[in-house]
Parts: sequence; C-alpha cells; structure tokens
Amino acid sequence: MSEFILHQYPASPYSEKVRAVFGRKALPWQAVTIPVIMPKPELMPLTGGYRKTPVLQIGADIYCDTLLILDEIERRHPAPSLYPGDTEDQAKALSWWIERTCFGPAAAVIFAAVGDRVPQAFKDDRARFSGRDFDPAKMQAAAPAMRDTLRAHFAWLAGMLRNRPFMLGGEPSAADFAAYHVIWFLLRNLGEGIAAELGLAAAMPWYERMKAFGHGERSELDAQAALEIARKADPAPLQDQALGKAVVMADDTGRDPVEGELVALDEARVVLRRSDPQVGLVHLHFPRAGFILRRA
Ligand SMILES: N[C@@H](CCC(=O)N[C@@H](CS)C(=O)NCC(=O)O)C(=O)O
Repeated sequence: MSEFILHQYPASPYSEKVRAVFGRKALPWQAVTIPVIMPKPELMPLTGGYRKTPVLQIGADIYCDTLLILDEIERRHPAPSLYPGDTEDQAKALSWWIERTCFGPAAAVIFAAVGDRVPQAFKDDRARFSGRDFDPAKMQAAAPAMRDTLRAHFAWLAGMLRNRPFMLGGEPSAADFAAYHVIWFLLRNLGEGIAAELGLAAAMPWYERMKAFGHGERSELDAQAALEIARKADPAPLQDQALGKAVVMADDTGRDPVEGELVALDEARVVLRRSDPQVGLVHLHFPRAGFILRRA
C-alpha cells in the first residue's frame, strides 16, 4: 500500500498539480475525496483547522500547501526530479509568481461565467474562504480586467515555452506543474477555446505534454480509514526543539489558524505537534512562504 494519502477532490486545481506530479514520478498513491466546502469533519482532526485543498498525509505526518507537498514527494522519490539541474529556487519562485498572480484572476474569470449556476452554499463558503463577496455580477464587471491580467502574465509563460519544451529547459520542473494546474482550471471550466483568447494557443503543445503525465497509480481510500492510519502511526521523529506554543495561518485565503506545539522551525518549514482524540498525535508541516507564524 502506498505511503501517500492525498486528501483532495476532482475539481480542485491545486490537487491536480499534485496528481500530475504523481503522474510524472509514476507513483502509487491513495485518494481520499474530501468535501468541496466546509464543514470537513473528517479532515479537521488531521489538520487542526487548516481547510485548504489538498493535504498530504503520510501516516501521522500532515503536509499542508502544495509548495511543501511537492518538496516532500521529491525528498522521498527524487527521480525524475521536480527541480532538474540546479533549478529548485527558480522553480519555486516561478511557481509562486504564476500561482499568486494568476490563480485569483482565473477563478474570477471562471466564476464570472459560471457563478450564477453554483449553489448558494458554495458562494457563502468561498466568500468566507476569500474574505470577499462572492457576487457573480461584480465578477462579470471585473472579468475584462482579469482577462487582461491573465493575458499579460500568460504572454511571459508562452515566451518561456517558445524555445524550450518546459519552462526551465528540457525537463518539467515544479514551475510547470504550478502553471499547468492554473490553465487546467480555466480549460476544464471554460473549454479549450479560452486558451487562444488568453494568448496561450502556442503553449498548448506544452499543456498536452503536461497532461500526458497522467495521475500515477491511484487507489481510493475511505476518510475514516485515513484517520485510522494516522491513529495507528507515530509522527516521523524530528530533532525536537520544544519551542512553545504557536499559531500558523495562511497569509492569503483560508486563513483559519492552527494551534499547536512548535517542534521544528527553519527558514523553509514549520512543524506543529497537535493531539486530537480521533487521530492521537500528529505533526503538521507548513512552508514558511505563504504562512504567518505567531509564537505565544
Ligand atoms: N497555497 C495553497 C493553495 C490551495 C488552495 O487555494 N486550494 C483551493 C482549492 S484548489 C481551496 O482550498 N479551496 C477551498 C477548499 O477547497 O476548501 C496550496 O498550494 O496548496
């Protein structure tokens, strides 16, 4: 049975990023399908309140945010690398650029088009998640400007791909997976024609190359079985630092705070230890980039 348990749902673009990485590395993994909106009662015992999608579970270790999830998959299965050659920092910086500049506008363009058709419960949830109104009329008014933003950034992406098969050269890096899932989100919801409208026609062969990696060897796992796996496992040993109580929260959307004992900290990663009646002791791993750490 695979060590990797990905808590995800089919329509989630950030989940698609990780699914595609499993494809690239031809890895087996187990999928727990989680709710698209809160409440997520079978996820919260593992994450202590972190609600974003996806979350990677390995026994009693829980990895939040795809920046760190990719690092952990890479650490365990280094070949083929997500950071080929000496590209790790470039790949991470480019991932940050495309996700932070293009994911929000992509969501705005999509929900301007389909927002009238989504259930009210989804609108209310995503308003709470983003801290902003979910108002399809406002999104429709903003859509032309959002499309302009996407075109400006996608022109750089298309330029990077003009003379090379992948963003940083001959092999795909983490950056390609970050760009891929944003475009996957747009194409899945608005149809393939949106690519040309947003200046991505020339990048489509790259998109097809990314899609062709597939999803690796997926099997399904029940949410309760995932909780049981966490309950039976111990977190991987760390050089415990016992740094006192702390709170970690995302700095953009889904800012629900997670409290725990700070047990490891460096410039890239923070680890909180938490205990929950359903899963016992777990270690929650977050990246530093994109998260705020407050120590008690
Ligand atoms: N920086 C996060 C972003 C994750 C994210 O925003 N995921 C979206 C879905 S693709 C989400 O959490 N939406 C609300 C939800 O699923 O509850 C990451 O890289 O994992």
